[in-house]
Amino acid sequence: MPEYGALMRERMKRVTKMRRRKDESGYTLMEVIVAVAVLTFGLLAVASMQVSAIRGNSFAWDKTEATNWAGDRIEKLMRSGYNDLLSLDADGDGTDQDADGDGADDDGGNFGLDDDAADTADFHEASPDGVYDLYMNVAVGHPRADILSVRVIIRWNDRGEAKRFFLDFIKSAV
Ligand SMILES: [Ca+2]
Ligand SMILES: [Ca+2]
Ligand SMILES: [Ca+2]
Repeated sequence: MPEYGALMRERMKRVTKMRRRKDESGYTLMEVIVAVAVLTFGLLAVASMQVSAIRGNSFAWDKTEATNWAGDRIEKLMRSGYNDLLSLDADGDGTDQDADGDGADDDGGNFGLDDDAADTADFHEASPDGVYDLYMNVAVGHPRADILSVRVIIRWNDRGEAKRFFLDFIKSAV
């Protein structure tokens, strides 16, 4: 029996030794470095994903705002009657510009439809938040007599980049 007791003691000693060795080893420095690196890369990836998501959202928001505001204005203009629009070619560069009747502006100015500055466009309005500029030009008798063309141009700045889009519609006298 004493032999058995000694055997048990020896066994317990060995188990304790093994446990201690396991505790001591824990994580190696290399394992910690790799874990930190993986975590860092993971966090960086998530952060960059969030930044691009925020950027995407801000661009989408800009576009939606511009479209809503411009759509509202364009709708209003399209509801205007032929005679109301007729008088809007204030600077006259959209009226009687095609004496030879070939459908093209005789002096190459495209009936003033492309004018997108406050001093050259027939009409200019800034959005209430000052972010968007709307310009409108009217070409009378274009593309045909008794029909007028309207071009609405929206301009805005998207993080320093100039953006522009335009929409054309025609209005018939009858
Ligand atoms: Ca004009
Ligand atoms: Ca012409
Ligand atoms: Ca003009």
